[in-house]
Amino acid sequence: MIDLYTANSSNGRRAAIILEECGLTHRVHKYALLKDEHKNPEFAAIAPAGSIPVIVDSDGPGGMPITLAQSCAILLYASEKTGKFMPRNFASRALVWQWLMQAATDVSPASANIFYNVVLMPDKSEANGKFFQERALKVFGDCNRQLADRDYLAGELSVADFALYPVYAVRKKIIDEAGTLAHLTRWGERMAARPGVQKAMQAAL
Ligand SMILES: N[C@@H](CCC(=O)N[C@@H](CS)C(=O)NCC(=O)O)C(=O)O
Repeated sequence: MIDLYTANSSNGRRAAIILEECGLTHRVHKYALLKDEHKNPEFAAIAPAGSIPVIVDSDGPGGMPITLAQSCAILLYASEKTGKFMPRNFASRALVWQWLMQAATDVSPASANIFYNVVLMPDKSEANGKFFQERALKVFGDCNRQLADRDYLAGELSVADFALYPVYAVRKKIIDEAGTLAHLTRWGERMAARPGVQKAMQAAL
C-alpha cells in the first residue's frame, strides 16, 4: 500500500497521476496548504522539506518500506516499480530525461513564479506578472514545438508527459488566450481524456 501526501498543486497532482496511471493502490492524504494543514507532526516526521508530495510505500525496494519526496522522483519511482512509461530504448529514454527535466526545471518554476506574484509575494506587480507570464509562454512554446510532429513529448507516452500535464492544466487559461500553442493544446486534450489523469486530477482538486 502506498500513502500519498498531497495537495491541490501541480507537484501534488503529478504524484497522484502517476500512481493512478501505473495502477498502484494508494490512499490519498490531502492537505490545504494555504491553511497550513501540512504543518503537523505526522507530516513533519516524513517530509524532508515539509513540502508535498511525499509517498510512503510499505512495499518498497526489497520489500522494505520507503518514504520518497519530490514529484519527479515519485514519477520515476512509480515508473521503475511497474515498468511503465519509460522506453527501453536508450535513445528514447534519453529524450524522456530531457523533457522530464524541461518540465521540472523550466516549466514548473515559470508557472510557480506566476503563483508567487499573484498569491505569495508581499509586493504584487503587474509588470512582473506580465514578465512571468511571457516567460511561462516561452517555455510552453518549447513544448509546443516538440509536439508539432509527435503525440507525446518523447514520442511515446512517458513520465515526461505526466510531469508537464498538471502544470499545463493550471496554466491552460493563459495558453488558450495566447492562441499560438495548438500542438500543446491538442496534446493537453489527449492527456485530459485519460481516465487515470481525470481520476487523479479530481482526487487532488
Ligand atoms: N520540487 C518539489 C517542490 C515541492 C513543493 O514546492 N511543494 C509545495 C506545493 S507545490 C509545498 O508543499 N509548499 C508548502 C510548503 O513548502 O510549506 C517537487 O517537485 O515535489
